[in-house]
Amino acid sequence: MLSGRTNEEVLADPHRLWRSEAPAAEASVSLVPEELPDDAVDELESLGTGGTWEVFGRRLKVTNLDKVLFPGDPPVTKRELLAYAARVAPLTLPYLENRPLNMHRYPNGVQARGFWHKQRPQHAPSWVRCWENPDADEGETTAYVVPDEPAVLVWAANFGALEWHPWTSRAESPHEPTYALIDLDPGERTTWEELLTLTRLHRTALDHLGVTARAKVTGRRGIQIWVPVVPGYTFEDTRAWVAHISRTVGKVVPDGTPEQEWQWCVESLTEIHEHANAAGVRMCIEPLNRFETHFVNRGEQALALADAVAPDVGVCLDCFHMNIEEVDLLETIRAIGPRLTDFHVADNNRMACGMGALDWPAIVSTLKEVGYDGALTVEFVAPIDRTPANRYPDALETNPVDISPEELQFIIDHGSSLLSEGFYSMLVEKCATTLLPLI
Ligand SMILES: [Mn+2]
Repeated sequence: MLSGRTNEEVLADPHRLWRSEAPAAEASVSLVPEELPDDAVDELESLGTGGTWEVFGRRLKVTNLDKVLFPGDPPVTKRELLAYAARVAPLTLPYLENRPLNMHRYPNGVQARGFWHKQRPQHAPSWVRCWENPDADEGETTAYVVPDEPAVLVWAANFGALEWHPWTSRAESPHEPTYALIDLDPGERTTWEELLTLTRLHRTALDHLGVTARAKVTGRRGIQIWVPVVPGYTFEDTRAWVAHISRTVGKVVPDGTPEQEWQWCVESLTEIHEHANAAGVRMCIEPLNRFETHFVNRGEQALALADAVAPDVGVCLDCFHMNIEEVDLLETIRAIGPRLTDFHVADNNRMACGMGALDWPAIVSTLKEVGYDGALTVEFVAPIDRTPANRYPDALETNPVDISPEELQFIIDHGSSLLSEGFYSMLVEKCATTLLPLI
């Protein structure tokens, strides 16, 4: 027992690995990071306010060693920071190795404002590895520091980089993150307990998916969840995946109590109202059906919210949503009365007006009765039939369409898809022939 440990202990946490494919002299590989020898710290102690420090086999020019970087009792000097950086560098390196490094510098200590520094400085020693970003646009960082030995981190500390932020991708494949990051960044009103609830829900979701994930606290009050990613995914892929997970989790738990939600909404809308008024734009609130929001589903709720913001805020009604949520669509129009600012039309099945069960003559005459003379905004969202019972076999567009992925997702999320020109024109015409004679 050379190490003083039992065979079981060694097996559970080996310090060396035997590589049988390597020649005998090189077969034994250390798995324990190279530690900083104590005499290196003694040497740093013996330097004056600056000098050359030999650390991890490199000769490093160190400066302003007595400068206080962290005020307090006792204060922490740059000399102590460098000793600390050298102690943690071997342990930290595996997480930073081969990754371009964004440095957050505080050369005058943490009491002054820090700033980002990404460009590898010209004066860096030649052994501080440089990676040139082939995709850098004009004005962007062209060359990054890549830490691939412990001395580089000590150099960074001497450069005032108190925070080391490695990229989540490696220099050899900068477009492929090796981690996806779920950033739970609480607003000012979110309590720590609420943030923990949200974090635990993410844990449940990630467990459910069989995905390895680890949480860490961020600098102030946030939590990040890191998920290792196999090669082959882009940042766009991981961002979309993270957004999907977080949206799903967010649906499980309301963001606040009903009273908080109402207060947040009134405050935000009051701010929007000020901007809208300044720009000469009339603001109105549209209730949506329960499958799209849990918050404002009916006309009287929208009116109460509008009243809480300002008397000149209007209400927008939508026949499709009203058909799902209201007791009586015509009574709702009357209840909103002069506050009605916009009116969205589609039939009860969200097809064109006249292709469902709504009573359009009654709707239009009630609008006249309350003195509404604004627009009838056509907002049909044709459902897509994928069964043999499909009545509109030519409904879908088969040619390529110039549309952003976000717009397409919006349409799909609303139960529709890209419609053919012929089908769409038919729907518009149907709305016109149903409504125009009534107006
Ligand atoms: Mn609408």
